[in-house]
Amino acid sequence: LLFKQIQEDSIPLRTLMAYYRCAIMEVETKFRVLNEEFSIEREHNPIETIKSRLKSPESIINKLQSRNLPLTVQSIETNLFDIAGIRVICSFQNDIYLLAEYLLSQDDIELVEIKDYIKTPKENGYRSLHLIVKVPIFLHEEKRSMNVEVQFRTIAMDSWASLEHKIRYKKELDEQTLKTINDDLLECALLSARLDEKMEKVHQQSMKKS
Ligand code: 0O2
Repeated sequence: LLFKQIQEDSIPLRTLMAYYRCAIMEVETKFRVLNEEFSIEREHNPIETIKSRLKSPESIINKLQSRNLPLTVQSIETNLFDIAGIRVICSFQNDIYLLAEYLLSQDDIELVEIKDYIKTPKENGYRSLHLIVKVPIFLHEEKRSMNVEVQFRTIAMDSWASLEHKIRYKKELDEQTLKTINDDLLECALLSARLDEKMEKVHQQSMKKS
């Protein structure tokens, strides 16, 4: 029934989703180009992997409902900024900031929002740099500006986040166990931040010309 409500809108949901897929392609290509250029100039590939995902219709509906927003295609486009998501896993923390700066300096990219959970990690220890950007997609009769969420993480930040995500979904835990797990996860996050710092230093040293 909920899907029906969305599909009866003037623009079909599947068309909007196709536009978001195009936006992902555009931004992914930008990162591949930057990675190539960067590897020539700085003698290393800053990007380890790029993962992309389109938010599922189920989680779109859940998000709209949890915020009491209308279940329409227009509402998705206006209110949700993470339908198209790209995760850029970088080798080193410095690479994250350089890549973000290079992306944002491109004249067809517009910054909508930035959340720096590396400089200010979340209370549970989560670290990542999040950008919401608008990118144009060129269709045969029009140019459309689409929102894309980009999450930049190092390998250490990413592995912590995926393990934390798995552990968080084990809901049948008592309060005390949950507290211990959260404390341990925070400790792991601090260790992973130290690992990134150390790796960055080792990398800087290795780049020094003798
Ligand atoms: P999925 O499937 O990964 O997309 P909003 O996105 O606006 O609803 P918020 O909290 O303002 O909410 O956005 P924020 O802080 O930018 O974080 C959104 C996304 O960041 C999440 O998306 C996760 O991908 C990631 N994230 C944020 N906090 C954590 C965390 O504590 N642990 C982990 N593992 N990931 C986190 P979704 O929608 O949750 O899921």
